[in-house]
Amino acid sequence: MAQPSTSLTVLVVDDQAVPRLLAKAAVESLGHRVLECADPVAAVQVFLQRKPDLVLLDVEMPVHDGYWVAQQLRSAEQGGWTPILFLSGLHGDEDVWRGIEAGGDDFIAKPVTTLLLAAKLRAMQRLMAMRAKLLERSEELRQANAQLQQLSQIDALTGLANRRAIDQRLHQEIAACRREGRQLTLALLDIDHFKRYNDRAGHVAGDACLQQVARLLRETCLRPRDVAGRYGGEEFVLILPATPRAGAMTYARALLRQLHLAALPHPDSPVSERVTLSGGITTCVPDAHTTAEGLLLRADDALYNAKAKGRNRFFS
Ligand code: GH3
Ligand code: MG
Ligand code: MG
Ligand code: MG
Ligand code: MG
Repeated sequence: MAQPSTSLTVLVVDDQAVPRLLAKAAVESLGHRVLECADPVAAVQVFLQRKPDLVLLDVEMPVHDGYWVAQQLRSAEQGGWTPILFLSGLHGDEDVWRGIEAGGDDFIAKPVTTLLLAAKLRAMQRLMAMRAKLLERSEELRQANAQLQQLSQIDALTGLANRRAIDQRLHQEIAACRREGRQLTLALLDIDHFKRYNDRAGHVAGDACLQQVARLLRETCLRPRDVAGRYGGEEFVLILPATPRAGAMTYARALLRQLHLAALPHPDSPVSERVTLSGGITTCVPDAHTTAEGLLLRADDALYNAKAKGRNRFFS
C-alpha cells in the first residue's frame, strides 16, 4: 500500500469543469494519476470499479452533494479505508463539521495551491502506510495465534494430541455420540514394563520408543474422526467415535500385531523380548449420566485387568 513516495490514483469529483481541471493539474504535477468524475452517482460507480487510493470531493453538486457521496463511499468500503478529502468553496466551520461527519478525512478550501495539496496528500499517505503496517502486523499475529492454538493441543515428544486436546475432544464426542445415538469407544493404552526399558536403555532411548509407539498408533488406520493422544508418561488414549466394541478390538489386535512386527527390543521384559503394551477399552452409547471422568475410570479398570491377566493384550 501507499508509501509517502508512491504514486496514487486519485479520484477527483467536481461538477464544474474548471475547478476539476485545476485540481487534476495540481494532482498530476505531484506525480499522481487522476480519475475524473463530474457526477455524484457516477463517482460512486467509478470508486467501486476503479478502487482509487484517495478521493478529492467537491461539496456543492446537483441532485446529491459531496456529503452524500462520502457516505456512499464509506458504507461501500467494508473494512477498507480510502482517504476522502473535501475540496470546496464552502469552508465554514459548519461545512467542515458536516464533511467530517459524513466520513471525510480532511477539508481543503478552494482554490488549493499545489503546495497545500502536496502537504495534505503526504499526510494521508503517511496514514495509509501506517494502516498497512498495522494490518500486516495483525495478520502476523493472527497466524502466530493459530499456530500457538495448534501447538497447545500437541504433545511435544510424539506429535499426538496432548492431554488438553484429549480432554476437550472426549467431552465433544460424548455430546456428539449422545446426540447421534452412536457408540463411543475409549481406550487407554500403557506400555508394559516401561520403567525397566528406561532403566536398561536410558531415557533418550525411552523417548525414541515412545515416538515409535506413537507412530504405530497413528499408522494403524485411524479414521478421520478418531483421536490418538498421549495422556502422559507411557500412557496413550484412543477416542473412537461411532465405533462398537468389536470394531475397537479389531483395531487393538491390529495394533498389537504391528507392535510385534516392529520388534522393538526390550530384553528385560518378562512378557516378551519386544516392547508390548496393554489396553483397556470401554464402549457405550453416551447418555445424560456419561462423563469423561467415568469413561476414563472404566477404561483404566479394564487396563488394570489387562495388566493383571499377563499384559500384551486388551481388555474390555
Ligand atoms: P506396567 O507394565 O505395569 O505399566 O509397568 P511400567 O514400568 O510401564 O509402569 P510404571 O508406571 O511403573 O513406570 C512407567 C515408567 O515410564 C516410568 C518412567 O520411567 C517411564 N516414563 C514415563 N514418562 C516417560 C517419558 O516421557 N520418557 C521416558 N523415556 N520414560 C518415561
Ligand atoms: Mg460544485
Ligand atoms: Mg503407566
Ligand atoms: Mg503405572
Ligand atoms: Mg507401563
